[in-house]
Amino acid sequence: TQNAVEKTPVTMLGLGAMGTALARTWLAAGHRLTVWNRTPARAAALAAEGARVADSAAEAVAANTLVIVCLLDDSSVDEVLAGIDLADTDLVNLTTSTPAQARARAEWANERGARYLDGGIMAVPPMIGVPEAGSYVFCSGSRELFERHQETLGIPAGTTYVGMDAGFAALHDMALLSAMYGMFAGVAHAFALIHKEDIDPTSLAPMLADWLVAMAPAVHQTADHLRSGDYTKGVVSTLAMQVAGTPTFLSTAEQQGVSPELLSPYFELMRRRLAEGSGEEDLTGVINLLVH
Ligand code: FVH
Repeated sequence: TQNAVEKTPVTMLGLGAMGTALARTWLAAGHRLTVWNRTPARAAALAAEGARVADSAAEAVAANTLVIVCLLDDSSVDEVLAGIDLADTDLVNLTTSTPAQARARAEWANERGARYLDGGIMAVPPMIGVPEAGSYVFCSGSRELFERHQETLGIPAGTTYVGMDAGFAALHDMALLSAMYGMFAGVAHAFALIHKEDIDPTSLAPMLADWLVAMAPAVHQTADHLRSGDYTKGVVSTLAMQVAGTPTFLSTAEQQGVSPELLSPYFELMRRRLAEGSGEEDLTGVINLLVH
């Protein structure tokens, strides 16, 4: 209707796979969208869908208060925003960074008169704009900025605010993705064990996926142990028992012609913790060995 309030106009810098997926959801939701990408051809599809394509990053930034950045890495953010007037801009940076880069970027943005929110995207592009996919973006930095734009930021994926420290979104992002790589490492070892056998990997896959899901709640016990400092509470499978089992895993790997290089470092940490006299704990104590 004529009286309808206009939805927050959005500027999007970076139209890679992720930037394009994000941008498309704001267009679809009726937000005016200005886009810029280093390689202009990548903006063509969005232009056909109604986005305005700016000739330069500076022009795109000047077009709207809310500027979302999703570039390859922190140095590309540096390159793109260098010399641009950011005064009074609400800068939301969804580029994957380290916590230190995010904190430095927040300071850098504030010095230039911008408000800053950092984000870590827990999704791959096909999950964007698909609420049932369960994707979300960790946000940290200015709470005021988060609250002001929560509705707009929540269109491509859910949002989870994790604190005023601008580095916390990146830290949460890295924590979850690091756990994911640990899981992928375990999955690689599992498939390697059956690789030369007459076992269809697609028959192992559902059992493997279900097993990982069944084990996932162990995360909560680890967190409880860390919080209480008592690593023995509720332990079912003691460290002593688990270390005793490690030769079986290593022998099986050898018999199957599989390198133990993904498993061995973790087993070594388990043995070190056991040697400290922690046999009645579970695996939480390994964390103490990792932290310097
Ligand atoms: N895609 C994914 O699965 C992951 C999921 C989790 C979050 N990540 C992060 O999102 C950021 C962007 O990722 P992306 O998937 O969009 O990446 P690309 O498709 O490779 O696009 C990269 C864009 O960055 C532009 N770019 C790169 N270097 C520069 C530069 N020096 N100056 C200006 N722009 C630059 C690139 O432009 P062009 O090559 O098209 O000209 C793209 O727009 C990223 O942090 C992921 O870790 C995605």
